[in-house]
Amino acid sequence: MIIPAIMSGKTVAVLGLGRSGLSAVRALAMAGATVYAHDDHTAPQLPEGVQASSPEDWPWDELAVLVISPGIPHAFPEPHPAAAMATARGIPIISDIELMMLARPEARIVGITGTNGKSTTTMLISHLLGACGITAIAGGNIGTPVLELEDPGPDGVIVLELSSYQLEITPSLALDAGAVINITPDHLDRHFGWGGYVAAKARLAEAIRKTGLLVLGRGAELDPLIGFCSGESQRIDQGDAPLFINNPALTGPHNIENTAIAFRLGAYLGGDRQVMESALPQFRGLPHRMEPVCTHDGIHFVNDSKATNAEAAEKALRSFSSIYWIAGGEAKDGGISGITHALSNVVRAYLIGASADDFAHDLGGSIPHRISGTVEQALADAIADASADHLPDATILLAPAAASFDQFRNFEARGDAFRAAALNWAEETMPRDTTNGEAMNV
Ligand code: UMA
Repeated sequence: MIIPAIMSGKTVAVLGLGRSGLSAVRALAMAGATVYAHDDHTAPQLPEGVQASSPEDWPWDELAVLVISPGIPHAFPEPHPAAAMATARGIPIISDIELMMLARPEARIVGITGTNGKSTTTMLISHLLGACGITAIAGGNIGTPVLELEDPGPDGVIVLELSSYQLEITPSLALDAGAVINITPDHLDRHFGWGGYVAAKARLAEAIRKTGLLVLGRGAELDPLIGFCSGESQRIDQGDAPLFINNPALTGPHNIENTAIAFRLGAYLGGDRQVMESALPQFRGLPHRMEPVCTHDGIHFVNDSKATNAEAAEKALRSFSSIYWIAGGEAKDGGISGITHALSNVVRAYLIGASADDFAHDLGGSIPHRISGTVEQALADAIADASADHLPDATILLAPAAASFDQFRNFEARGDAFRAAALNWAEETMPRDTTNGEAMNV
Protein backbone atom coordinates (compact mmCIF):
# COMPACT_ATOMS: atom_id res chain seq x y z
CA MET A 1 0.00 0.00 0.00
CA ILE A 2 1.19 3.55 -0.77
CA ILE A 3 0.75 5.84 2.25
CA PRO A 4 0.26 9.60 1.69
CA ALA A 5 2.32 10.61 4.75
CA ILE A 6 1.93 14.26 3.74
CA MET A 7 -1.67 14.05 5.01
CA SER A 8 -0.54 13.22 8.54
CA GLY A 9 -2.35 15.44 11.06
CA LYS A 10 -4.74 16.80 8.42
CA THR A 11 -8.51 16.46 8.44
CA VAL A 12 -9.83 14.88 5.27
CA ALA A 13 -13.26 13.84 3.98
CA VAL A 14 -13.77 10.88 1.67
CA LEU A 15 -16.95 10.66 -0.40
CA GLY A 16 -17.83 7.28 -1.95
CA LEU A 17 -16.71 4.05 -0.34
CA GLY A 18 -16.31 1.77 -3.33
CA ARG A 19 -12.93 0.42 -4.39
CA SER A 20 -11.10 3.73 -4.69
CA GLY A 21 -12.79 5.41 -1.71
CA LEU A 22 -12.13 2.56 0.68
CA SER A 23 -8.48 2.36 -0.30
CA ALA A 24 -8.17 6.13 0.21
CA VAL A 25 -9.72 5.79 3.67
CA ARG A 26 -7.27 3.02 4.60
CA ALA A 27 -4.23 4.87 3.29
CA LEU A 28 -5.23 8.14 4.94
CA ALA A 29 -5.86 6.42 8.27
CA MET A 30 -2.43 4.79 8.05
CA ALA A 31 -0.91 8.18 7.24
CA GLY A 32 -2.34 9.56 10.47
CA ALA A 33 -5.03 11.81 8.99
CA THR A 34 -8.37 12.42 10.70
CA VAL A 35 -10.82 10.90 8.23
CA TYR A 36 -14.56 11.48 7.80
CA ALA A 37 -16.09 9.03 5.35
CA HIS A 38 -19.48 8.77 3.67
CA ASP A 39 -21.28 6.75 1.01
CA ASP A 40 -24.86 7.42 -0.08
CA HIS A 41 -25.64 3.75 -0.63
CA THR A 42 -23.43 1.45 1.42
CA ALA A 43 -21.93 1.32 4.90
CA PRO A 44 -18.80 -0.82 4.63
CA GLN A 45 -16.61 -1.60 7.60
CA LEU A 46 -14.11 1.21 8.14
CA PRO A 47 -10.66 1.08 9.75
CA GLU A 48 -10.50 1.85 13.45
CA GLY A 49 -10.64 5.55 14.17
CA VAL A 50 -12.33 6.50 10.88
CA GLN A 51 -15.65 8.20 11.39
CA ALA A 52 -18.62 7.39 9.17
CA SER A 53 -20.65 10.56 9.09
CA SER A 54 -22.86 12.49 6.71
CA PRO A 55 -21.42 15.47 4.88
CA GLU A 56 -23.73 17.77 6.87
CA ASP A 57 -21.83 16.72 9.98
CA TRP A 58 -18.31 17.13 8.59
CA PRO A 59 -16.13 19.84 10.17
CA TRP A 60 -16.04 21.85 6.95
CA ASP A 61 -13.78 24.58 8.34
CA GLU A 62 -11.11 22.00 9.10
CA LEU A 63 -11.13 19.98 5.87
CA ALA A 64 -7.87 20.07 3.91
CA VAL A 65 -9.32 18.20 0.93
CA LEU A 66 -12.34 16.20 -0.21
CA VAL A 67 -11.34 12.89 -1.78
CA ILE A 68 -14.13 11.94 -4.15
CA SER A 69 -14.70 8.66 -5.98
CA PRO A 70 -14.36 9.06 -9.74
CA GLY A 71 -17.90 7.85 -10.40
CA ILE A 72 -19.45 10.65 -8.31
CA PRO A 73 -20.11 13.89 -10.22
CA HIS A 74 -18.23 16.86 -8.79
CA ALA A 75 -19.38 19.34 -11.44
CA PHE A 76 -21.65 17.95 -14.20
CA PRO A 77 -24.42 17.11 -14.83
CA GLU A 78 -25.08 18.15 -11.21
CA PRO A 79 -22.44 18.25 -8.52
CA HIS A 80 -23.02 15.93 -5.58
CA PRO A 81 -24.19 18.19 -2.70
CA ALA A 82 -20.97 17.52 -0.76
CA ALA A 83 -18.89 18.43 -3.82
CA ALA A 84 -20.92 21.62 -4.26
CA MET A 85 -20.27 22.44 -0.61
CA ALA A 86 -16.51 21.86 -1.04
CA THR A 87 -16.40 24.03 -4.17
CA ALA A 88 -18.28 26.84 -2.41
CA ARG A 89 -15.70 26.75 0.40
CA GLY A 90 -12.67 26.47 -1.88
CA ILE A 91 -11.78 23.01 -0.59
CA PRO A 92 -9.85 21.05 -3.25
CA ILE A 93 -11.71 18.03 -4.64
CA ILE A 94 -9.20 15.32 -5.46
CA SER A 95 -8.92 11.66 -6.46
CA ASP A 96 -7.16 8.76 -4.78
CA ILE A 97 -4.60 9.08 -7.58
CA GLU A 98 -3.82 12.63 -6.42
CA LEU A 99 -3.05 11.17 -2.98
CA MET A 100 -0.63 8.75 -4.65
CA MET A 101 1.02 11.61 -6.54
CA LEU A 102 1.43 13.57 -3.31
CA ALA A 103 2.94 10.48 -1.68
CA ARG A 104 5.32 9.65 -4.57
CA PRO A 105 5.91 12.79 -6.65
CA GLU A 106 9.10 11.34 -8.15
CA ALA A 107 7.67 7.92 -9.08
CA ARG A 108 8.23 6.69 -12.65
CA ILE A 109 4.72 6.67 -14.03
CA VAL A 110 3.25 5.87 -17.41
CA GLY A 111 -0.32 7.04 -17.92
CA ILE A 112 -2.70 5.55 -20.46
CA THR A 113 -6.01 7.05 -21.47
CA GLY A 114 -8.38 6.93 -24.42
CA THR A 115 -12.05 6.13 -24.80
CA ASN A 116 -11.35 2.52 -25.73
CA GLY A 117 -8.43 0.11 -25.42
CA LYS A 118 -6.83 1.62 -22.34
CA SER A 119 -7.10 -1.44 -20.10
CA THR A 120 -5.57 -3.79 -22.66
CA THR A 121 -2.79 -1.33 -23.45
CA THR A 122 -2.08 -0.76 -19.76
CA MET A 123 -1.81 -4.48 -19.03
CA LEU A 124 0.23 -5.11 -22.15
CA ILE A 125 2.82 -2.46 -21.29
CA SER A 126 3.18 -3.86 -17.82
CA HIS A 127 3.51 -7.41 -19.26
CA LEU A 128 6.14 -6.36 -21.82
CA LEU A 129 8.19 -4.40 -19.28
CA GLY A 130 8.02 -7.31 -16.85
CA ALA A 131 9.33 -9.65 -19.55
CA CYS A 132 12.26 -7.27 -20.02
CA GLY A 133 13.14 -7.45 -16.33
CA ILE A 134 11.72 -4.02 -15.48
CA THR A 135 9.45 -4.07 -12.43
CA ALA A 136 6.07 -2.76 -13.58
CA ILE A 137 2.76 -2.67 -11.77
CA ALA A 138 -0.58 -1.68 -13.25
CA GLY A 139 -3.43 0.10 -11.49
CA GLY A 140 -5.99 2.88 -11.63
CA ASN A 141 -9.16 2.67 -13.70
CA ILE A 142 -8.20 -0.89 -14.63
CA GLY A 143 -9.54 -1.98 -11.25
CA THR A 144 -6.76 -1.88 -8.64
CA PRO A 145 -6.92 1.45 -6.81
CA VAL A 146 -3.47 3.04 -7.01
CA LEU A 147 -2.98 3.33 -3.27
CA GLU A 148 -3.31 -0.47 -3.05
CA LEU A 149 -0.26 -0.97 -5.26
CA GLU A 150 3.02 -2.20 -3.89
CA ASP A 151 5.62 0.51 -4.32
CA PRO A 152 7.75 -0.73 -7.28
CA GLY A 153 10.87 1.07 -6.02
CA PRO A 154 12.89 3.81 -7.73
CA ASP A 155 13.67 1.76 -10.86
CA GLY A 156 10.20 0.28 -11.20
CA VAL A 157 7.37 1.72 -13.24
CA ILE A 158 3.75 2.35 -12.29
CA VAL A 159 1.49 1.88 -15.32
CA LEU A 160 -1.73 3.80 -14.71
CA GLU A 161 -4.97 3.49 -16.60
CA LEU A 162 -6.59 6.91 -16.26
CA SER A 163 -10.23 7.70 -16.98
CA SER A 164 -11.50 11.15 -17.88
CA TYR A 165 -13.11 11.26 -14.43
CA GLN A 166 -9.78 10.63 -12.71
CA LEU A 167 -7.83 13.02 -14.93
CA GLU A 168 -10.10 15.91 -13.92
CA ILE A 169 -9.38 15.53 -10.22
CA THR A 170 -5.67 14.73 -10.23
CA PRO A 171 -3.99 18.15 -10.50
CA SER A 172 -0.48 16.96 -9.50
CA LEU A 173 -0.31 14.19 -12.10
CA ALA A 174 3.24 14.02 -13.52
CA LEU A 175 4.11 11.37 -16.08
CA ASP A 176 7.39 10.12 -17.51
CA ALA A 177 5.46 8.89 -20.49
CA GLY A 178 1.89 8.42 -21.55
CA ALA A 179 -0.49 7.66 -24.35
CA VAL A 180 -3.87 8.80 -25.58
CA ILE A 181 -5.19 5.99 -27.75
CA ASN A 182 -8.33 7.57 -29.18
CA ILE A 183 -11.17 9.89 -28.20
CA THR A 184 -14.76 9.25 -29.22
CA PRO A 185 -17.88 10.57 -27.45
CA ASP A 186 -18.43 8.96 -24.04
CA HIS A 187 -19.39 10.18 -20.57
CA LEU A 188 -20.39 13.51 -22.15
CA ASP A 189 -22.90 14.33 -19.41
CA ARG A 190 -20.06 14.28 -16.88
CA HIS A 191 -17.92 16.71 -18.87
CA PHE A 192 -20.54 19.18 -20.13
CA GLY A 193 -20.16 17.85 -23.67
CA TRP A 194 -17.44 16.97 -26.15
CA GLY A 195 -15.21 19.98 -25.42
CA GLY A 196 -15.08 19.15 -21.74
CA TYR A 197 -14.40 15.48 -22.45
CA VAL A 198 -11.46 16.29 -24.75
CA ALA A 199 -10.19 18.79 -22.16
CA ALA A 200 -10.22 16.04 -19.53
CA LYS A 201 -8.22 13.75 -21.83
CA ALA A 202 -5.85 16.64 -22.63
CA ARG A 203 -4.92 16.66 -18.95
CA LEU A 204 -2.83 13.57 -19.67
CA ALA A 205 -0.87 15.43 -22.36
CA GLU A 206 -0.38 18.32 -19.94
CA ALA A 207 0.91 15.97 -17.27
CA ILE A 208 3.82 14.66 -19.38
CA ARG A 209 7.08 15.89 -17.86
CA LYS A 210 9.30 18.18 -19.98
CA THR A 211 11.68 15.27 -20.46
CA GLY A 212 8.85 12.81 -21.13
CA LEU A 213 7.14 11.26 -24.13
CA LEU A 214 3.51 11.44 -25.26
CA VAL A 215 2.42 8.75 -27.72
CA LEU A 216 -0.75 9.31 -29.69
CA GLY A 217 -2.96 6.88 -31.59
CA ARG A 218 -3.84 7.46 -35.24
CA GLY A 219 -7.05 9.53 -35.04
CA ALA A 220 -7.13 13.15 -36.17
CA GLU A 221 -9.19 14.01 -33.09
CA LEU A 222 -5.96 13.72 -31.11
CA ASP A 223 -4.18 16.53 -33.00
CA PRO A 224 -5.13 19.29 -30.52
CA LEU A 225 -3.51 17.37 -27.68
CA ILE A 226 0.00 17.95 -29.03
CA GLY A 227 -0.29 21.61 -28.04
CA PHE A 228 -0.84 20.62 -24.40
CA CYS A 229 2.35 18.56 -24.11
CA SER A 230 5.59 20.23 -23.04
CA GLY A 231 7.55 17.00 -23.63
CA GLU A 232 7.95 15.18 -26.92
CA SER A 233 4.88 14.01 -28.85
CA GLN A 234 5.00 11.07 -31.24
CA ARG A 235 2.44 9.28 -33.37
CA ILE A 236 2.54 5.52 -33.68
CA ASP A 237 3.29 4.14 -37.12
CA GLN A 238 3.15 0.85 -38.95
CA GLY A 239 6.53 -0.35 -37.79
CA ASP A 240 5.66 -0.23 -34.08
CA ALA A 241 3.65 -3.43 -33.70
CA PRO A 242 5.17 -6.76 -34.68
CA LEU A 243 4.06 -7.97 -38.12
CA PHE A 244 2.32 -11.03 -36.69
CA ILE A 245 0.44 -10.69 -33.44
CA ASN A 246 -0.10 -14.32 -32.68
CA ASN A 247 -2.36 -13.94 -29.66
CA PRO A 248 -6.19 -14.39 -29.52
CA ALA A 249 -6.37 -11.85 -26.68
CA LEU A 250 -5.19 -9.24 -29.19
CA THR A 251 -7.63 -9.98 -32.01
CA GLY A 252 -8.77 -7.17 -34.28
CA PRO A 253 -7.30 -4.10 -35.99
CA HIS A 254 -7.73 -1.92 -32.88
CA ASN A 255 -5.41 -4.25 -30.99
CA ILE A 256 -2.68 -3.63 -33.58
CA GLU A 257 -2.90 0.01 -32.49
CA ASN A 258 -2.91 -0.90 -28.79
CA THR A 259 0.10 -3.16 -29.34
CA ALA A 260 1.90 -0.46 -31.32
CA ILE A 261 1.45 1.99 -28.45
CA ALA A 262 2.62 -0.58 -25.91
CA PHE A 263 5.74 -1.35 -27.95
CA ARG A 264 6.57 2.34 -28.50
CA LEU A 265 6.25 3.09 -24.78
CA GLY A 266 7.93 -0.17 -23.76
CA ALA A 267 10.96 0.66 -25.91
CA TYR A 268 11.05 4.22 -24.53
CA LEU A 269 11.13 2.86 -20.98
CA GLY A 270 14.06 0.59 -21.72
CA GLY A 271 12.37 -2.58 -23.00
CA ASP A 272 14.25 -4.64 -25.57
CA ARG A 273 12.29 -5.04 -28.82
CA GLN A 274 13.20 -8.68 -29.35
CA VAL A 275 12.36 -9.66 -25.79
CA MET A 276 9.03 -7.82 -26.03
CA GLU A 277 8.20 -9.61 -29.29
CA SER A 278 8.93 -13.00 -27.80
CA ALA A 279 6.79 -12.15 -24.74
CA LEU A 280 3.75 -11.14 -26.80
CA PRO A 281 2.19 -14.62 -27.19
CA GLN A 282 2.17 -15.06 -23.40
CA PHE A 283 -0.02 -12.00 -22.83
CA ARG A 284 -3.20 -13.33 -21.24
CA GLY A 285 -5.56 -10.44 -21.96
CA LEU A 286 -8.23 -9.24 -19.58
CA PRO A 287 -11.60 -10.60 -18.62
CA HIS A 288 -14.52 -8.92 -20.40
CA ARG A 289 -12.32 -7.46 -23.14
CA MET A 290 -12.62 -9.67 -26.21
CA GLU A 291 -12.26 -12.56 -23.80
CA PRO A 292 -12.38 -15.93 -25.59
CA VAL A 293 -14.69 -17.91 -23.28
CA CYS A 294 -14.78 -21.27 -25.06
CA THR A 295 -15.36 -22.99 -28.39
CA HIS A 296 -17.97 -25.71 -28.49
CA ASP A 297 -19.74 -27.42 -31.39
CA GLY A 298 -17.84 -25.16 -33.77
CA ILE A 299 -19.18 -21.98 -32.10
CA HIS A 300 -16.80 -19.48 -30.52
CA PHE A 301 -18.05 -17.53 -27.49
CA VAL A 302 -16.48 -14.13 -26.91
CA ASN A 303 -17.17 -11.88 -23.93
CA ASP A 304 -16.60 -8.19 -24.69
CA SER A 305 -18.86 -6.86 -21.95
CA LYS A 306 -16.49 -3.90 -21.50
CA ALA A 307 -17.68 -2.62 -24.90
CA THR A 308 -19.98 -0.16 -23.16
CA ASN A 309 -20.23 2.24 -26.09
CA ALA A 310 -20.88 1.91 -29.82
CA GLU A 311 -17.28 2.58 -30.90
CA ALA A 312 -15.94 -0.18 -28.66
CA ALA A 313 -18.56 -2.61 -29.96
CA GLU A 314 -17.70 -1.65 -33.54
CA LYS A 315 -14.09 -2.70 -32.96
CA ALA A 316 -15.23 -6.14 -31.81
CA LEU A 317 -17.69 -6.42 -34.72
CA ARG A 318 -14.82 -5.85 -37.16
CA SER A 319 -12.71 -8.54 -35.50
CA PHE A 320 -14.76 -11.69 -36.20
CA SER A 321 -16.78 -13.21 -39.04
CA SER A 322 -20.27 -14.81 -38.85
CA ILE A 323 -21.21 -12.94 -35.69
CA TYR A 324 -24.30 -13.61 -33.59
CA TRP A 325 -24.29 -10.30 -31.75
CA ILE A 326 -25.72 -9.74 -28.27
CA ALA A 327 -26.21 -6.00 -27.67
CA GLY A 328 -28.08 -3.58 -25.48
CA GLY A 329 -28.31 -2.20 -21.97
CA GLU A 330 -28.30 1.41 -20.82
CA ALA A 331 -27.58 3.21 -24.09
CA LYS A 332 -25.12 6.06 -24.49
CA ASP A 333 -25.96 9.17 -26.55
CA GLY A 334 -26.72 8.13 -30.13
CA GLY A 335 -27.18 4.45 -29.25
CA ILE A 336 -25.87 2.30 -32.10
CA SER A 337 -27.00 4.62 -34.89
CA GLY A 338 -23.35 5.50 -35.61
CA ILE A 339 -22.24 1.93 -36.29
CA THR A 340 -25.04 0.49 -38.42
CA HIS A 341 -22.65 0.77 -41.42
CA ALA A 342 -20.24 -1.64 -39.68
CA LEU A 343 -22.44 -4.69 -39.36
CA SER A 344 -21.43 -6.65 -42.46
CA ASN A 345 -20.02 -9.49 -40.32
CA VAL A 346 -23.19 -9.80 -38.25
CA VAL A 347 -25.55 -12.68 -39.06
CA ARG A 348 -28.18 -11.75 -36.46
CA ALA A 349 -28.52 -9.50 -33.43
CA TYR A 350 -30.10 -10.34 -30.07
CA LEU A 351 -31.16 -7.29 -28.13
CA ILE A 352 -31.24 -7.03 -24.37
CA GLY A 353 -31.93 -4.50 -21.64
CA ALA A 354 -33.48 -1.05 -21.58
CA SER A 355 -32.20 -0.06 -25.03
CA ALA A 356 -33.63 -3.11 -26.85
CA ASP A 357 -36.45 -1.23 -28.61
CA ASP A 358 -34.23 1.71 -29.55
CA PHE A 359 -31.50 -0.59 -30.89
CA ALA A 360 -34.14 -2.53 -32.86
CA HIS A 361 -35.25 0.77 -34.35
CA ASP A 362 -31.65 1.71 -35.23
CA LEU A 363 -31.08 -1.67 -36.90
CA GLY A 364 -34.28 -1.37 -38.91
CA GLY A 365 -34.05 -3.70 -41.91
CA SER A 366 -30.24 -3.74 -42.02
CA ILE A 367 -29.78 -7.09 -40.25
CA PRO A 368 -32.19 -9.65 -38.77
CA HIS A 369 -32.67 -9.12 -35.06
CA ARG A 370 -34.90 -10.10 -32.21
CA ILE A 371 -35.57 -8.78 -28.73
CA SER A 372 -34.31 -11.42 -26.32
CA GLY A 373 -34.46 -9.31 -23.16
CA THR A 374 -31.79 -10.93 -21.01
CA VAL A 375 -28.23 -12.12 -21.55
CA GLU A 376 -29.27 -15.72 -20.84
CA GLN A 377 -32.18 -15.65 -23.29
CA ALA A 378 -30.04 -13.92 -25.92
CA LEU A 379 -27.41 -16.60 -25.55
CA ALA A 380 -30.01 -19.38 -25.87
CA ASP A 381 -31.49 -17.72 -28.99
CA ALA A 382 -28.06 -17.21 -30.53
CA ILE A 383 -26.97 -20.80 -29.82
CA ALA A 384 -30.14 -22.13 -31.46
CA ASP A 385 -29.53 -20.04 -34.59
CA ALA A 386 -25.79 -20.68 -34.80
CA SER A 387 -26.31 -24.43 -34.34
CA ALA A 388 -28.88 -24.46 -37.15
CA ASP A 389 -26.82 -22.28 -39.53
CA HIS A 390 -23.53 -24.26 -39.23
CA LEU A 391 -21.50 -21.31 -40.54
CA PRO A 392 -17.71 -21.60 -40.39
CA ASP A 393 -16.15 -19.56 -37.58
CA ALA A 394 -19.52 -18.74 -36.02
CA THR A 395 -18.96 -16.41 -33.07
CA ILE A 396 -21.49 -15.52 -30.40
CA LEU A 397 -20.28 -12.14 -29.29
CA LEU A 398 -21.42 -10.13 -26.27
CA ALA A 399 -20.47 -6.57 -27.24
CA PRO A 400 -23.34 -4.57 -25.74
CA ALA A 401 -22.56 -1.03 -27.00
CA ALA A 402 -24.26 0.15 -23.81
CA ALA A 403 -23.66 0.41 -20.09
CA SER A 404 -24.85 -2.43 -17.87
CA PHE A 405 -26.52 -0.62 -14.99
CA ASP A 406 -30.10 -1.29 -16.14
CA GLN A 407 -29.69 -5.03 -15.47
CA PHE A 408 -26.37 -5.54 -13.67
CA ARG A 409 -24.18 -4.04 -10.94
CA ASN A 410 -21.44 -3.35 -13.50
CA PHE A 411 -20.04 -4.59 -16.80
CA GLU A 412 -18.08 -7.30 -14.97
CA ALA A 413 -21.29 -8.85 -13.60
CA ARG A 414 -22.80 -8.77 -17.10
CA GLY A 415 -19.74 -10.50 -18.59
CA ASP A 416 -19.74 -13.03 -15.76
CA ALA A 417 -23.39 -13.88 -16.53
CA PHE A 418 -22.55 -14.40 -20.22
CA ARG A 419 -19.48 -16.51 -19.45
CA ALA A 420 -21.34 -18.66 -16.91
CA ALA A 421 -24.27 -19.28 -19.29
CA ALA A 422 -21.94 -20.14 -22.20
CA LEU A 423 -19.82 -22.53 -20.13
CA ASN A 424 -22.94 -24.06 -18.63
CA TRP A 425 -24.36 -24.78 -22.08
CA ALA A 426 -21.03 -26.20 -23.27
CA GLU A 427 -20.82 -28.37 -20.17
CA GLU A 428 -24.39 -29.64 -20.51
CA THR A 429 -24.13 -30.46 -24.18
CA MET A 430 -20.63 -31.83 -24.33
CA PRO A 431 -20.11 -35.49 -25.13
CA ARG A 432 -19.44 -37.59 -22.06
CA ASP A 433 -16.41 -39.79 -21.66
CA THR A 434 -18.18 -43.09 -20.93
CA THR A 435 -15.20 -44.55 -19.11
CA ASN A 436 -15.31 -42.18 -16.17
CA GLY A 437 -18.34 -39.98 -16.71
CA GLU A 438 -16.14 -36.89 -16.68
CA ALA A 439 -16.93 -34.09 -19.08
CA MET A 440 -14.63 -33.90 -22.08
CA ASN A 441 -12.79 -30.82 -23.23
CA VAL A 442 -14.74 -27.73 -24.17
N1 UMA B 1 -21.71 6.79 -4.60
C1 UMA B 1 -22.22 7.69 -3.70
N2 UMA B 1 -22.95 8.73 -4.18
C2 UMA B 1 -23.23 8.87 -5.52
C3 UMA B 1 -22.69 7.95 -6.42
C4 UMA B 1 -21.94 6.90 -5.92
O1 UMA B 1 -22.00 7.59 -2.50
O2 UMA B 1 -23.91 9.84 -5.87
C5 UMA B 1 -20.89 5.69 -4.09
C6 UMA B 1 -21.44 4.33 -4.44
O3 UMA B 1 -22.43 3.89 -3.54
C7 UMA B 1 -20.20 3.45 -4.41
C8 UMA B 1 -19.08 4.42 -4.73
O4 UMA B 1 -19.60 5.74 -4.68
O5 UMA B 1 -19.98 2.85 -3.15
C9 UMA B 1 -18.63 4.10 -6.15
O6 UMA B 1 -17.64 4.92 -6.55
P1 UMA B 1 -17.09 4.76 -8.04
O7 UMA B 1 -18.24 4.65 -8.99
O8 UMA B 1 -16.12 5.83 -8.31
O9 UMA B 1 -16.45 3.29 -8.02
P2 UMA B 1 -15.11 2.69 -7.42
O10 UMA B 1 -15.48 1.35 -6.91
O11 UMA B 1 -14.36 3.59 -6.52
O12 UMA B 1 -14.34 2.44 -8.79
C10 UMA B 1 -13.56 3.49 -9.35
C11 UMA B 1 -13.79 3.47 -10.87
N3 UMA B 1 -15.22 3.66 -11.16
C12 UMA B 1 -15.65 4.65 -11.94
O13 UMA B 1 -14.94 5.47 -12.43
C13 UMA B 1 -17.13 4.70 -12.19
C14 UMA B 1 -13.34 2.14 -11.45
O14 UMA B 1 -13.43 2.22 -12.88
C15 UMA B 1 -11.89 1.89 -11.07
O15 UMA B 1 -11.52 0.60 -11.54
C16 UMA B 1 -11.73 1.96 -9.54
O16 UMA B 1 -12.19 3.25 -9.07
C17 UMA B 1 -10.27 1.82 -9.11
O17 UMA B 1 -9.50 2.89 -9.53
C18 UMA B 1 -14.48 1.43 -13.48
C19 UMA B 1 -15.24 2.25 -14.52
O18 UMA B 1 -16.35 1.88 -14.86
C20 UMA B 1 -13.88 0.24 -14.20
N4 UMA B 1 -14.64 3.33 -15.05
C21 UMA B 1 -15.25 4.11 -16.08
C22 UMA B 1 -14.94 3.53 -17.46
O19 UMA B 1 -13.97 2.75 -17.58
O20 UMA B 1 -15.66 3.90 -18.42
C23 UMA B 1 -14.72 5.54 -16.04
